[in-house]
Amino acid sequence: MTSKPRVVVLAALPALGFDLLRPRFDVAAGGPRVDSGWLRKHTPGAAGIVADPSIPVGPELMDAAGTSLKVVSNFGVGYDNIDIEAARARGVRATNTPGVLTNATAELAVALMLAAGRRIAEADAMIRGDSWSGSQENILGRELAGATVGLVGFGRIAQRVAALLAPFEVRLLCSSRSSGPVRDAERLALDDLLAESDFVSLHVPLTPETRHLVDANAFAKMKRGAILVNTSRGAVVDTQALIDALRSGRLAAAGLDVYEDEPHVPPGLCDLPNTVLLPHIGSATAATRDAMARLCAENVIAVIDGQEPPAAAGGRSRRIRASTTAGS
Ligand code: 8YV
Repeated sequence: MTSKPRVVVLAALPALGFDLLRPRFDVAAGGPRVDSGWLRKHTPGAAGIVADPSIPVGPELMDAAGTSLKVVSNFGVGYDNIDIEAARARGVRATNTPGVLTNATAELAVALMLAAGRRIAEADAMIRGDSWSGSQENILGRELAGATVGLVGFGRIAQRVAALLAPFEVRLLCSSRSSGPVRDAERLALDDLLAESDFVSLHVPLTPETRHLVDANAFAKMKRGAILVNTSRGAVVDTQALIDALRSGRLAAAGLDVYEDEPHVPPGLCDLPNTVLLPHIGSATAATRDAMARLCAENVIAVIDGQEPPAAAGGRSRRIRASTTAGS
């Protein structure tokens, strides 16, 4: 009797993902916070690893699985947690879940623009803390209408943000590495975008080039009183420089869904009233998480079956359509 290939799940994979994996594989469900003892027990001999983007997948973990390892399937978009060179050297495919979370993340970016601009968290805390005097003078915010919004990066999620912002009557700027034509936004060099934007929203993947892209120098170029929104990766921003910019008034507010060292959020950010802080919920809608689970499992199944996966690093996969409706 041949035993089923083992798949180790290091992510909060929804039930739909397990339903697709379990009939074919021996699934070890550890979740994103397993300890080294659990990994030592379950990883050797695995054919697949399903990883949360917060889990670093380097040579050590791949070698712990051994030569049976065929696929590392990220439950999320991008590969900043995976050592792609190490995977390539070992003949391991790296896959991810683009497209299906575009709308959910874009909606959250717009929600953070509105929440930071209108000081929603502060206003809510005022009511809960029983400190509303009856006036609104100390909680005046700013509207999106008439504002200049700069999107840093102009991939799927930023383009969806641009579409969602159309009725808000903003002036839309973008900066993008690719030289192709952009629709719905005016393309500027990053420094000019920072200098002109009232709201700056980050939509770049985390790479060595984008780590701390927004640092003290970048904040110095921004308009006094601008608002920063980050739904991409925490390390795109230098956190200490952000705290300094918020304290000095260089920035009026920040809306953040991602942090440099998740799940740790520095007290310096929590202590500031002008931050809206979310626990990395960009893709966290039931429909989107199910769509991610399906794509993540399909990637594993395809690679272990010797087929081309729907969404792999290296550009050989079929293109994933960016959905405008979660799960579609
Ligand atoms: C995580 C994300 O996948 O998709 C991404 O890139 O950052 C998130 O959607 C999700 O939080 C699971 O941990």
